Amino acid sequence: MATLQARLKELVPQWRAERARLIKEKGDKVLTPATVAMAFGGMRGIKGMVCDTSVVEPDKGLFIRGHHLLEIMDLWPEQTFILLLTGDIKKLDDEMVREYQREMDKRSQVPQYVYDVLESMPNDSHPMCMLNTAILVMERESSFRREYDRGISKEDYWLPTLDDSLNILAKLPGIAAAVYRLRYNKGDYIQWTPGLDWGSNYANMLGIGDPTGDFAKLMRLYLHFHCDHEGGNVSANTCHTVGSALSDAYYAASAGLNGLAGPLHGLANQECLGWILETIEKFGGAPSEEQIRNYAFETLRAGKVVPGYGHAVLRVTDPRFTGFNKFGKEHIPNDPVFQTVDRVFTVVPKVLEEYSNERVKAGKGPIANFWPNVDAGSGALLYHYGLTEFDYYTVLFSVSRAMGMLSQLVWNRAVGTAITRPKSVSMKWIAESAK
Ligand code: NMX
Ligand code: MLT
Repeated sequence: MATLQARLKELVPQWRAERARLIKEKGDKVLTPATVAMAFGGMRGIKGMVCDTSVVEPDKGLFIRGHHLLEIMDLWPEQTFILLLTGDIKKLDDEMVREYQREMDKRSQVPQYVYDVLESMPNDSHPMCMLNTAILVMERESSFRREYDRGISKEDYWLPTLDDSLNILAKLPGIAAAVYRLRYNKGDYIQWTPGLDWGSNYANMLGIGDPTGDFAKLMRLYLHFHCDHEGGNVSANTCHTVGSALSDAYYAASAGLNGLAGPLHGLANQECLGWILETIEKFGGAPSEEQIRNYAFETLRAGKVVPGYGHAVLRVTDPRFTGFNKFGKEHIPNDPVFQTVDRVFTVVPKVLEEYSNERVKAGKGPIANFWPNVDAGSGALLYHYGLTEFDYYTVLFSVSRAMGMLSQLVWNRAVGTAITRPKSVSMKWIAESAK
């Protein structure tokens, strides 16, 4: 990784100098007050950590290193990872990208013991449990742990962390594809093809027929879109917290992705397609707007969430949803599942607004955002191309999210972010002492 490493060796001293300057000049400035409601409310809105790889603006969505997602829709995941790490957009034929691809080729071989562990798991294990177990079991490969045990200097922590990250990223498509083929009885594993890009390799190893090449195109888009969503989301934040204890990248990535496996986070993509298919089954075909409205209210009145809608930070339609919708309109405009997703988009925000008003009248808090998030539309596209096992979808999200979590980990190691340790207070303390 001569080129990427050389670029980081230029950047790391600059990041460190900027960190030192900001602490010196602005160390006592207040970012946000933390109220009692925020402490009970998942720390929502508390600005309490630093992340340079990407920023989510409530009214605009995701910016990766300052570039709005919809302006860099065409990046391939290799370019995405380099952008996350360095802030540079490299052309596909740039030496850094080519070298990164060669590095993926070199490191892609999944160790036999990973297959052995996967094969010994109960056959009703969730694909996310299988993926995260596989990452964890590879911890013995960690360069960081080896170097740490040898007494490496703090200044150099980021180097073996980068090495671990590249190793994980190179093996993830093969592991994730093995989970798919094993879990759904698809036959033998398909091996990595040297010279093929990361997204196409993953598509190919899944073994989904792709005569037009559009599935590989979708996979590249999917892996690009889910890569990162600043530092506070559950997966990134968990990876960061675990990594802040100097647990290595295998521990940290597996932990972060365990968070992604929750239905309020990445598992929403499986829930979402499930919900769409339920409406189709219930109404015997693509449902009308009225039928969707009724079913959405039925879901809400049963005390459940409408998956794929709402967000902790966003207050507009997620640009990732917009991008997937664009892909769908261009490639599969007549697909009934895609059409249903599109129809749900015209109905559900109004339903959530109405329901939110009802909640407020009943003395509850409002729903903060009525608009679709990343998970609302992606499943319909995967389903169209033959990836119909929707409890697998969060694994795809994971392969992509690993790029963001790991680039954040490298960055944090490079600038020397402290171990995470916010202060908690008791209810008694709040009752007696909060002013
Ligand atoms: N359907 C029903 N109720 C909702 C929804 C929704 N889609 N979104 C928010 N609410 C409720 C929420 O459950 C909460 O209720 P209560 O006070 O009774 O617990 C209330 O509205 C206030 O929540 P918000 O402040 O709007 O949202 P919060 O920031 O707490 O949570 C999500 C954000 C994303 C967890 C929430 O919108 C949600 O559960 N959405 C559905 C699940 C989903 O799509 N998750 C994927 C997010 C993206 N990702 O990939 O991670
Ligand atoms: C994500 O991509 O991590 C989700 O949109 C959730 C979030 O940002 O909180």
